Amino acid sequence: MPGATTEISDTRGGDIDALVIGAGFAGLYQLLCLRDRLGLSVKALEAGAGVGGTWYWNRYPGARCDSESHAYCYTFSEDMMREWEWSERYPEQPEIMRYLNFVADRFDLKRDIHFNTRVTSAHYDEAANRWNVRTEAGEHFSAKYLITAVGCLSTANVPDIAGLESFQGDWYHTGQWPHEGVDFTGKRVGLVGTGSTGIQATPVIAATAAHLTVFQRTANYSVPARNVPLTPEFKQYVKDNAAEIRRATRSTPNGHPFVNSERMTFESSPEERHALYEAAWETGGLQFRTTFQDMMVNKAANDTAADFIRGKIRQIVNDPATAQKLSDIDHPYAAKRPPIDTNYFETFNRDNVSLVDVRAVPIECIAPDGIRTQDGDYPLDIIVFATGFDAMTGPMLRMDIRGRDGLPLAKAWESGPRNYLGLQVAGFPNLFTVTGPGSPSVLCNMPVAIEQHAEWIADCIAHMRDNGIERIEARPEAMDAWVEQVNAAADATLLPLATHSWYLGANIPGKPRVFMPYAGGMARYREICADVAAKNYAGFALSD
Ligand code: N01
Repeated sequence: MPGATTEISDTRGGDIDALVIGAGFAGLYQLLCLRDRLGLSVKALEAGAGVGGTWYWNRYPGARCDSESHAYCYTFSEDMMREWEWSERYPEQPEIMRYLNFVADRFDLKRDIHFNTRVTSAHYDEAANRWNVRTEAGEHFSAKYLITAVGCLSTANVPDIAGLESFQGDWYHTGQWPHEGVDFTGKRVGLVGTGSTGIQATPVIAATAAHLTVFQRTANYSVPARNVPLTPEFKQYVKDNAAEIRRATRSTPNGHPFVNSERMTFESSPEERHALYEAAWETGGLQFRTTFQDMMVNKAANDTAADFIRGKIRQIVNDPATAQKLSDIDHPYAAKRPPIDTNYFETFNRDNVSLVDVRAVPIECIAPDGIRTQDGDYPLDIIVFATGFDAMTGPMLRMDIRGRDGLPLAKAWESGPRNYLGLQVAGFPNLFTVTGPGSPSVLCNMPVAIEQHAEWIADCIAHMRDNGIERIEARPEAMDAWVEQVNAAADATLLPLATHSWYLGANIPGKPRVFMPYAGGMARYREICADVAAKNYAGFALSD
């Protein structure tokens, strides 16, 4: 009954110890850690009808992971690493969904997940030391521990463009893609946005649409993914080397199993550099970033990579005016999350594809029959918004989370996210935020960051239980010091130079400009978190 309040108790009759919000990579593993390793009573609440998180929602054409499949998976069970076999170098969205369902079934996780359950509020009751959580359907859950595993990129950003409601065709955001798919055959399609998503979707949409118009606000770098089916030999290598792959992903700054070069850019001659970039371009993928050690900290070094990619764009794209628009990139390479692609730039050589530079000629409005820019109308049947997300803070702030004395998280974060280790916020006892802002999260291969957080949180709760501790909460001074470290880590890199990046919240009008992820590297971050735990959770207040 809409609006009715249902008290949900644990199926085993006791209180729920922990609630996990989300059933993607993070929520599934957090549920497993707390339920099966600690023996707690745990429920996960998931807005979708199935597991998968970001992969449940992002079903747009061409959706594929940019991490390589053998490292885009859980590593907590070597047996499971051997049981599962990926088919391609980069897994496609349906295959990742199959994988996550395989994991959920293998560990019988679904019985403790409430699907179609969107959390609308989570309020801390200090007297009871419990979190009261309410859902859109009016259900009420209560638990001692609340863990958000809501993903960093799960709040779709549909731009506020005048006239959208008047559009007579169909429009979609890539992050809320219809499960039945969209047929572009014979349609005039407009795609807005040239981030990783738009760059993946463009060639696939162009293959069937009558015409595709790409509306580009910021030109972007992209390196070929070079996706291929995995050979039987490579599949065997993965099975035989599960432990080594796990070790490698835990030792690198980005959680990828690539060996980071120790070469400095200007130790090589221009010819040697060019040859190394050529080789990296041929290898393809995110490891282009690792060609030189100083690529992300030295602007002059980065310029050499940026110029190489601009040159490639101009070589690939036949029409000089289009090539100019695509290669006129205003930020250092990889200062925004670097896309990888399959025939993105080549797609602009097709007769049925055109590019509109909406920075030079902004979109004025959406008319009933298409997009109107300052220099003309583009009649369209379908508009695809590949316009990204209210990243990192958006998913948490859209829930009404309130801590001690009713303090709203939105108030605590009104000048930008502040927390300790990306895990806890002062004033919000027993609330843990998996891959929260202030942690490496989106700068890391996500499953690696997720496993580290889920395990740290489970170890922390075990410590509390074993020592009769009822509450854990970040100390304000530890939080202040951590925010400084996060800022210093970002400032030591070129990342803040992409002033319109979603890492800074710049894609959302009115959002505070704060560099959100921790850029000091996953391996370093893991050490910091372990050290804090070893020092009896230094920086946290623990109380009976
Ligand atoms: O979103 P984005 P995304 N008018 O924010 C443009 C991950 N991901 O969905 O740069 C016109 O990067 C905007 O322009 P600008 C990955 O971490 C992972 O592509 O703000 N244009 C930009 O071009 C990635 O970084 C995989 O000027 C507008 C684009 O829309 C993250 O998701 C695959 C506009 C948005 O780019 C987000 O990527 C795909 C407007 N009003 C994505 N508003 C994997 O492989 C926005 N734009 C795991």
